[in-house]
Amino acid sequence: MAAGETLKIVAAEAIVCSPGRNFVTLKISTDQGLTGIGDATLNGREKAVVSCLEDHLIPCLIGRDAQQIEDLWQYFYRGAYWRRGSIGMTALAAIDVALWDIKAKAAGMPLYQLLGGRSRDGVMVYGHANGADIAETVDEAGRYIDMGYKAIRAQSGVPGLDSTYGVSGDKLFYEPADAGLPTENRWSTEKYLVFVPQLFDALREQYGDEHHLLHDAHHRLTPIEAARLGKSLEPFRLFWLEDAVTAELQESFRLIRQHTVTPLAVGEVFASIHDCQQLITEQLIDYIRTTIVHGGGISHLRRIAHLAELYHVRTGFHGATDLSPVTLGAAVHFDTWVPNFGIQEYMRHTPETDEVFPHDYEFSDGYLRTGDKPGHGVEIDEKLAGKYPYKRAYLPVNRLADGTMFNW
Ligand code: KDG
Ligand code: MG
Repeated sequence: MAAGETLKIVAAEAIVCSPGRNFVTLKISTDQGLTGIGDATLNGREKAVVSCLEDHLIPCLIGRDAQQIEDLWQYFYRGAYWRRGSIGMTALAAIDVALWDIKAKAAGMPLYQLLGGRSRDGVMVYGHANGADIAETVDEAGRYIDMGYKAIRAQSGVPGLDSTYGVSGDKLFYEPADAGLPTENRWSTEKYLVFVPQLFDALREQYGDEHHLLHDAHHRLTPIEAARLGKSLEPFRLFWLEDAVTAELQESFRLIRQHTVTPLAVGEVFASIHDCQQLITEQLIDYIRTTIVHGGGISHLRRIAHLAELYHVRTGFHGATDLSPVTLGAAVHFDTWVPNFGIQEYMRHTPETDEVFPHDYEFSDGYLRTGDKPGHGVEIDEKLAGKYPYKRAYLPVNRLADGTMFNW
């Protein structure tokens, strides 16, 4: 298309499908036949994002110039009045990513080129080893090592607890949204804190120092408990300890930092730069986990990454199965470009999901690599998607032994 020409948005639709789990995908079409897609999946609140898009945002999108990504971002962010919530920021992210997809296709470039070009050959990822006990988790970590992973997150069942976050039946394709109404788990921080160092001791004992090891505490500790865990894990040299504490109170990370040199990662549930501003500028964390789909898209994640770079904080994007291949594809482009890249989570999607979302990123030898197709390289097979209707599904909830409601 000629310079200065407009690229008018003529249609936008939210496509909901469930090839093993629910995904919401926004497709934007333009008058020149170019289309782009963005992920709008928010686990357990999928329909709320669909409504936000269909009832509130899409009507304002029709007729606008798809090339004006920044202005449209500001229009929907500043124009919302009630802004920065997860539902709104996920809907905005879907629009933003679809527009970047269109812009890159119009330019005939893979997205990473449009962002500023390649900063690395491949994107180091971490996989999820988990087991019912230490022996099974150690074996599973071996499986990831055999698949070529350089970095492995390890989660294990805790003796005395019936279920623990991150431990799944199907080891390769973990899905936490496991029921039509929330499953109730029981939790004991005391049991967990005694157990976790034993797990990492066993992993280092078995595999030595060659691989990066990671762990997710999944928001279950107080700052002083997190400090204790970080300290007790120091001999095992973790790449990071994730989500040790719910980060609503950003300054609470000061206390953890005072006590431990275990690197800290946080932010998969954040929706904007304001959720991590203090964590970054006070250097209270080492990795920021907020990713494209839940953090307002590429346009907003670029701001977070640039702020983080100033403070020696690196990216470590969330990449669980409940982020669709569209988010993963866009993330791999972003990771290929962003100067302060740290690591990318890579939880494999099922073959059914991969079939619905054909993509050109590939895993080999511990790295994900983008293809060179124009755009972010992920499509949706709408006909196939139509065969997998939405199924209500929730993440579990968590209670303490005495029944007190707790964080999952
Ligand atoms: O929907 C919740 C999951 O995305 C989350 O539990 C996964 O903590 C997670 C992780 O680190 O992948
Ligand atoms: Mg996590």
